[in-house]
Amino acid sequence: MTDTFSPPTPARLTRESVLADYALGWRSRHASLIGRREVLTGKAKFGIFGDGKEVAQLAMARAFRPGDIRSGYYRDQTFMMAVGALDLDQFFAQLYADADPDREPASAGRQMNAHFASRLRGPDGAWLDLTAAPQSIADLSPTAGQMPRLVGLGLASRLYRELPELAAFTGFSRGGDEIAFGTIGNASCAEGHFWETLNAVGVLRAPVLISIWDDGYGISVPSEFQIAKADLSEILDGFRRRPGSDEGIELVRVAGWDYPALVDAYLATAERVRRDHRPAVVHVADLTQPQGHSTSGSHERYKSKERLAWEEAHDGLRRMRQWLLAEGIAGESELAAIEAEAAEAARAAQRRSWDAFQAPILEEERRFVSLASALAGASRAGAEIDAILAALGRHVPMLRRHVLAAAHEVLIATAGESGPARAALLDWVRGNESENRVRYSSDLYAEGAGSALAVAPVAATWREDSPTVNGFEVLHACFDAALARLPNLVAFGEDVGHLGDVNQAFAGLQAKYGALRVSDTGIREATIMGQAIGLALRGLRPIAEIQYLDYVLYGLQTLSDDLASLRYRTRGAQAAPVIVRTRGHRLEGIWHSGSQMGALLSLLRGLWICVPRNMTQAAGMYNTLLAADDPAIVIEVLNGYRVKERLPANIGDFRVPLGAPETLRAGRDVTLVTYGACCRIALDAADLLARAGIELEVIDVQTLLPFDREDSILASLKRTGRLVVLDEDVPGGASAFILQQLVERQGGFWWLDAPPVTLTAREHRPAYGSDGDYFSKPSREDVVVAVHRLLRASDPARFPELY
Ligand SMILES: Cc1ncc(C[n+]2csc(CCOP(=O)(O)OP(=O)(O)O)c2C)c(N)n1
Repeated sequence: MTDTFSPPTPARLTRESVLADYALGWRSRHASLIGRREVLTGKAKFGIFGDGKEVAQLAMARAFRPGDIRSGYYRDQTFMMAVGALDLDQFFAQLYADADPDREPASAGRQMNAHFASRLRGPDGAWLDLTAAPQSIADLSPTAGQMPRLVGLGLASRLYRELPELAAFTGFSRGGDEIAFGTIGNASCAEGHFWETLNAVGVLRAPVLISIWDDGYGISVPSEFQIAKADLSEILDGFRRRPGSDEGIELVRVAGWDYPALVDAYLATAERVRRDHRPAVVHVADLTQPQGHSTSGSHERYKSKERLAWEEAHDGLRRMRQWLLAEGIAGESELAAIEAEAAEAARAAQRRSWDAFQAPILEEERRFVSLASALAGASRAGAEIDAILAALGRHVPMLRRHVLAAAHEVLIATAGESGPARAALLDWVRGNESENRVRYSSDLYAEGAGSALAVAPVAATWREDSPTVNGFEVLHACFDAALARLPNLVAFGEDVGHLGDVNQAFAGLQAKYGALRVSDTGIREATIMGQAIGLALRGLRPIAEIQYLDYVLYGLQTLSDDLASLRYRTRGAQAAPVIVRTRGHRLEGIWHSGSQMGALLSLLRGLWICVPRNMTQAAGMYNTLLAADDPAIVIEVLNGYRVKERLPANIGDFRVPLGAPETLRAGRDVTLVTYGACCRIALDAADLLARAGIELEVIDVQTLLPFDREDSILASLKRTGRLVVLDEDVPGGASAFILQQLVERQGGFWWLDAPPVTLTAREHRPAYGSDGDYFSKPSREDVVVAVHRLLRASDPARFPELY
């Protein structure tokens, strides 16, 4: 820890711009102080602020150019203001959870405060010019969750600089000159995501500049319990790029209160990152957190008096003030005036934002009160309604939920009454609920032109001489055509580049399209997902491979928290059309035959989940997804790559619609619904059942999300009255989801003549070996027994005992 300023004032600093920084720093500080008060007085729910980090962020902002991209966390308000991507009104609007996207453009009230995002898409979902403004990818609360996508955000600059076929993508890059700036707290550097990201950007030589905001704590836990040797710079040293070497990461350490040194460090480091396309880490040490971690606690409980005194003495803004005076840049009275103006600007913004937040809700309340008062006059529950309205009026802040809850109370109080006043209130409630469905539930998937559901299906065609090939060759032809068709398509994963993936669907395509478009990655599933997300956020179309479905778990946090929620949590301002390619269901053993579809169904709403039964269907789904703007995961059948299929003549053009089940075999007795590798088992069972005179209808859902968009399976249930769901997930996994869709959502319940049956794998992971598989997963014989038992229960005469 040093205690003196680095003396030189960078030549690039003008007096005017330094004082503007100082003013902005204090505006931001006052926003934090007022923000905390707003939470503690109950006007906002939770607050987390960037106080103590102002000076470092003012310096970082000086190095940030339009088109650069930030992937950071909740401490960065000063930076966001300094690059012009956030104003004080928006800061408070988000604190209040204002759901108006004009006032709170980052998330329209969906994210807690200090979770920043710029708008990458227009209202119609079309890309804006990303090079024209500073960009910020939507923040996440999970610590270090912002790291994996940095890999792709940075790598994109390399692709734009080095791939001539991308020269026309001028709305995304100016010759690959953009830097991806990451920010992370010191304690979050204990997460694996941080180290995996550093390693990946080191290997990939991605122009990424990561700042570590080091205040010595993670909430209450000091560095000694977070980081080996309690010193990030020291343990990062192995990554350091050595003099004369081209490898590794540039490391810079600078004190967080030393404004001129910070400006120097950022300007010089960023220049090298931008020019040379090499990553760097700026470890900003000795930072403070004047108000403690968040509004949920107080730091006096865990920081010593000495530490608190040290923080007071090393507050960045106060130290900047001393520097301004010592250097003669400004005098006492000028600085005092700047500070007073900053406080007033923050106060005024807070008042404006509060009024703007409350105005439309108070208007809704007024409308409701007038409808309810009219009803009170005509109702025998008049006194009760008056009491409900009086209670409603006492809420501060007034929230939509208070108004709607009161409306429901009034409707309950007047149950059984009729008349125009009640009808008007009911109408208002319905309208209000549908507005709030848009306000709080829109934009999980692309809506409109970019939706994968809007892609028109194109049937596969075969010529007489279409060859019969191995399944992987169908995929190979599909990917070859796609790489030729789409210059921004890139594919990567473990063994995808040189080898062409472990099942050869990319064999030879690296040689054909180059090592930047078809590439190998390290064994790092979380950052393979992040690589894909970052690339897709910068206009590329990634197909990112996870070698086996079982290993999606390593990348699942990133897929679920970041990718799946991205469009939703920005209300459509950001989206990343990533295609995750993997293979699963059926092969061998505990970690190569998983089918944890229930988990994926729960965690990946926001992605489409495609489960093709063969490689032709898979190819058609890839073609559909590549024509759309939605993220998706495609799970190929692991043991299907050498099964023979006929190669469609229009391999690059046919498109399998999502959410459209296919009947693989018609039958009048029982409807069996399944997907993926279980289709083969169901068809084999149907053959065997036919020998006993039983007709099984076999339906392949093809995609689990979306699920049977036109309720076509219901038509089958209406005919058979009996349902078996066949699934190789555990009991209560994907089969429970399918039942919910069929029995509840589609109303299949009303057409069933017998209880529905689910046939699943056992609760344990599948044992190794073919016998292990047979006794762990549902088999042909299991299907036969279950279907027969189902029929015999209702008609023992027609279905004699089999066993
Ligand atoms: C994965 C995860 N674990 C725990 C938390 C709860 N949490 C929020 S912030 C935080 C401390 C982060 O400390 P640091 O990285 O130093 O950043 P700072 O808040 O100090 O700037 C913790 C434990 C979380 N948000 N995400």
